[in-house]
Amino acid sequence: MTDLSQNLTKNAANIKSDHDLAREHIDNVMQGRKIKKVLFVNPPDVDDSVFDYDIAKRGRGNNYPSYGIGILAAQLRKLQYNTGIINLNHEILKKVYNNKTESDFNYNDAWQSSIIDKINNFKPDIIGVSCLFSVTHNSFKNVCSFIKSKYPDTPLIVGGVHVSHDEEVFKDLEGVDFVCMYEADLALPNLFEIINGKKSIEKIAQFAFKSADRVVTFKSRLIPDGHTMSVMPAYDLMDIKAHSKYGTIGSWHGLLPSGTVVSTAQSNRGCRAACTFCNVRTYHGKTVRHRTVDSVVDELLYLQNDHGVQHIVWLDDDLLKDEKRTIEMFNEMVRRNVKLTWDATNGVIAHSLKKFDVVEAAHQSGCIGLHVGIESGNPQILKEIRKPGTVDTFIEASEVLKKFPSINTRALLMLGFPNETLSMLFDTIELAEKINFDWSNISILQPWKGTPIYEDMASDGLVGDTEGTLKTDDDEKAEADLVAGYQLGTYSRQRALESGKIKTDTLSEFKEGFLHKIKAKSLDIIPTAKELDDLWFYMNFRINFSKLLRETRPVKIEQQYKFLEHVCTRTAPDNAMIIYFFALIQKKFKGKVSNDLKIRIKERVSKSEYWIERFDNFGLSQDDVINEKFPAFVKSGGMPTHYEGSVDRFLFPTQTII
Ligand code: B12
Ligand code: SF4
Repeated sequence: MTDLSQNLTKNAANIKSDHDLAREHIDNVMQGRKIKKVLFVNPPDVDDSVFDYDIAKRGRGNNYPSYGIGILAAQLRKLQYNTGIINLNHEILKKVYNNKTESDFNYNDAWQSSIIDKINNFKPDIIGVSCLFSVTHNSFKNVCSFIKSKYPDTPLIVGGVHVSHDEEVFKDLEGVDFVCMYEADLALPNLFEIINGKKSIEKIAQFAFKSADRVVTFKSRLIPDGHTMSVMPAYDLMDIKAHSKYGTIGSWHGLLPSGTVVSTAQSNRGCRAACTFCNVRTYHGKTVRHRTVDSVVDELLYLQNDHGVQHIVWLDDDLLKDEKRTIEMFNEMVRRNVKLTWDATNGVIAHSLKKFDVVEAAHQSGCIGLHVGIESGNPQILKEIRKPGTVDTFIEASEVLKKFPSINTRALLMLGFPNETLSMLFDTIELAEKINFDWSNISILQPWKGTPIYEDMASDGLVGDTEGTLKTDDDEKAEADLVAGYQLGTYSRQRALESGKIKTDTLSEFKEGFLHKIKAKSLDIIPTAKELDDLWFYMNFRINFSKLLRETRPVKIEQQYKFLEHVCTRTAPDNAMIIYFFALIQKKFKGKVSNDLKIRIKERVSKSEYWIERFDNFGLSQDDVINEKFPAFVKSGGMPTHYEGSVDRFLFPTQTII
């Protein structure tokens, strides 16, 4: 050996390996204690600045059972660990439900007292906090630092989608001792066995911690296969029956009879596709891993028979992957007497819907609602975002779905892709009109860290300061304090705009049509982030609402009645457009508009500049509701200011839907 190589070997021996650092860190945190009791915590969806008491009181806060930590508890029980779960989102909604007046309610006290009670009673050796969503970051951070401030000696570990993609998230958390990244079915028990001295530190995987000068990460993964995933969450720890009593699960609650007990289930993980705006591939890897059909059906029967569940929302990202297995699973549900109805709120891939047999088996096994991921009607955008489907695929799928009118179909559409022109956006509108799904959920692109589109947009300077938003000149920060960083749903920007929480520019272009808000000489312009809010409204009005004027099919009128009744009472009672169109559908379904709606439309439209302008721009009037006389169709929502091209693409469809 030369002198130089001898010196190098000596130095290397002095530098601690990451494994040594991990062992030291673990020993430091654990102080010789072993793990026997594990408490899992799900934080509230949002923090107190975004939480809305009225929404929660109306039962419209999302309240999904904590499926992921339920699975982890079940996996750990196999190794004789004692496990507990507390879902703080559920605890808050329960407290609001039982609370008399808003002034008696203190949000932070509500979750803090729940967690203190639970920890004091359960006395865990380690606490694991979950976080799936970046929009939950502030709430998650508050929960972690609160627990650590009260129980400084109890080790704290975090996991879930939000903490797995981005080191910055972990750096921003206080009091967190360990991170276990990605799917943790195998990695978390593995880590606990290492901590307890039953396995060597060399086996560590999916693990991170803060050393003195950096975040040390172990990236190798222990990916659970279908067999490992074939376990039932620890439902006995989860108060399953009460979740849909205090809040909402899935997108089809409106179509279910009041009081229906809803829960969730997952039959596979991963997705065959790799859409550039989606986290699923980076998180779950390239393949789809299936649970055994028997274990899924066992779980459904257990939920039905032991917890009184009546409706299931699938958590799968690609429920219909492997069509043969899917049909087998749906048939097995029928054969073994599963009486549940179900919906695919997370969306299914259109390609599988081209097959009549798949949709028929879904229908027979209780399917009442399907979201279908479409996103765009423009072939170039579809290619760029790597959507698994072409315009033809979506049209073919819609032809099959039309044969099953009892299934309520909804398209998932997006706008605001990088370099998406107005013309491309009109391709999406026109495709939606052609396939004529029952509703379209339209959202503005949200670039999340860990997705390919985020990386590209960040390097092109196209992302906003707040994660999930687009670059804009607006003062996003002020808005971010008012709402969670996403476009649709309970605490969304759109709800905040409607209710006046976020102020909009006021009236100027009366009688000129809504699209006058957009300035464009031609359809080749790329709308600004600010214009996307108005284009969202235009699309939503044109694709969803204006269609209701032309609807005549009884089965669809009944579905829309139930859906809009729910939205009008629970989700957005202050949305005048929804009051108007619920009144229209009520007239079609019941032959009469209720006095309550006549009073509400008057109150809402007369008092809000926002709604006065919008009604005027689309040629609607509150008198239509009051006099129970609605137009047969809306012809147009105007044209962009300075527009020089032909009028054709701005004309709404006018034919009756039969
Ligand atoms: C069901 C679902 C929902 C449900 C709610 C789910 C819930 N509260 O439980 C609904 C429909 C309401 C929803 C809403 C939203 N969702 Co969502 N949702 C999902 C979905 C499809 C499945 C989640 C799930 O239950 N998986 C099944 C279980 C088994 O997995 P898991 O929970 O991840 O748990 C495993 C690991 O994460 C880990 N783990 C979890 N917790 C912990 C804790 C510890 C201590 C450890 C060690 C490990 C660990 O181990 C578990 C077992 O392996 C995921 C996609 C996905 N496949 O993950 C998106 C996903 C989580 N949602 C996403 C988004 C963006 C949203 C919305 C913002 C969408 C919107 N625009 O409105 C909202 C935000 C909701 C809110 N907080 O207000 C993104 C999150 C990306 C991000 N960085 O934020 C995902 C990843 C999908 C995507 N498009 O990329 N969602
Ligand atoms: S099809 Fe859905 S789940 Fe699959 S990659 Fe695309 S957006 Fe994600």
